[in-house]
Amino acid sequence: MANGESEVGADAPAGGFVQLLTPEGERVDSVTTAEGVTYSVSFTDEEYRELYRDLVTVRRLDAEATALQRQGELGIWASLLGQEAAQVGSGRAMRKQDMAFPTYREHGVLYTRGIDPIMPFGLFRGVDQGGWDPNEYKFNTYTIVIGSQTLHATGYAMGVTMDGRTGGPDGEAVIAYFGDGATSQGEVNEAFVWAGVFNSPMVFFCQNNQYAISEPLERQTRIPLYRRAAGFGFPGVRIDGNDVLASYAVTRSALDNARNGNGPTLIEAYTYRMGAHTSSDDPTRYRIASEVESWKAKDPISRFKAFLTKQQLADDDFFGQVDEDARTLALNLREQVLAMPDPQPISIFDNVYPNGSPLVDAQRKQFADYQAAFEGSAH
Ligand SMILES: Cc1ncc(C[n+]2csc(CCOP(=O)(O)OP(=O)(O)O)c2C)c(N)n1
Ligand SMILES: [Mg+2]
Repeated sequence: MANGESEVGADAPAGGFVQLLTPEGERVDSVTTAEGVTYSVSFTDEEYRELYRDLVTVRRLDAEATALQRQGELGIWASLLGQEAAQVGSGRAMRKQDMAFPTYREHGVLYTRGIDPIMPFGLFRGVDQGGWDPNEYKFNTYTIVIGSQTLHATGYAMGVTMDGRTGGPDGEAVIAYFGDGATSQGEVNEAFVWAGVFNSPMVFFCQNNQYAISEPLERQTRIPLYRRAAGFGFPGVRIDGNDVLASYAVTRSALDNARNGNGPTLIEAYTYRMGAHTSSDDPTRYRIASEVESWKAKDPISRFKAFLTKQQLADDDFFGQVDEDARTLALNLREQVLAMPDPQPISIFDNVYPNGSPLVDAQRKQFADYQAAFEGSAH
């Protein structure tokens, strides 16, 4: 219970969630769950300000990418709008040696790993595979095949144990990101089984943004997603996914448990996808405006700004400077995107197999002939 009161915030779904910062920007000192686990955070003033900077920066990068897609410079974009706190909090909770397995939406986590934020722009333009080295940054490549990365992560985590790289503060833990919709995939349930029975150093971080494209949460599950973990024999915790402090506290605790041999945790970050599923989607066809409006009041950045202001940790000069720095970074990214080459459709046949394949080679030739005929007919 928070400060002797309920862990259930006024805006919490039935069953409650861990919240350390209310939508109004009020700090909750600590939260103790029904299982008796207490969560809290302790940051310096500077660390609080840096978290705010992260949140604003990743939202600004995302807005720039959305604009670039609309202007025909990116083929598609999967926006993180609304999910900044879930991503920045959990990303910053990782220790340097921890390994992450993302989906296609984790631009905020990517940023916290120290990867140049231009990388996903090249991927979504279609000119490369992302470009970062997963081993160097301990952040795997983006994964589009829903849920598959949870098995990759679990296999990797089993390897960490077999190699003896767990235990102590320098031990390694693994975090797999996935969405609410992914919980209906066989792979995710198989990953839960394997990670559970092998007591793997895993954190399953589910961003429940309420939709799998147009499918709402009530078509995904009859019980809250975090409660699924009980059936696999490990703890499940629901957090306010729009609260960067709760995301940090619970993820840090779960990763440390994992690295110390205490097995996996499922974290359900209860949040909302404020934008479209991707730039190819029109959410007005399946959800009503008042729902989106109600989530605006729970915005992860405005609550953090309200907190910093109330606590006199930051002033208007600081907020203005953060906005200006984010804008400069975004404009720099724009210039880099405009300087990128056009995507070459024929390149989709590259990198399918390391040593090629007769079938793919035949398909490449067929496509090249088609392109040549197409280009010929245009003249
Ligand atoms: C195996 C598989 N099936 C279907 C798709 C098509 N698809 C792309 S995103 C998506 C919905 C995913 O929803 P969720 O897991 O909630 O993640 P979100 O996009 O909301 O972050 C689907 C069905 C896919 N990429 N892979
Ligand atoms: Mg979803």
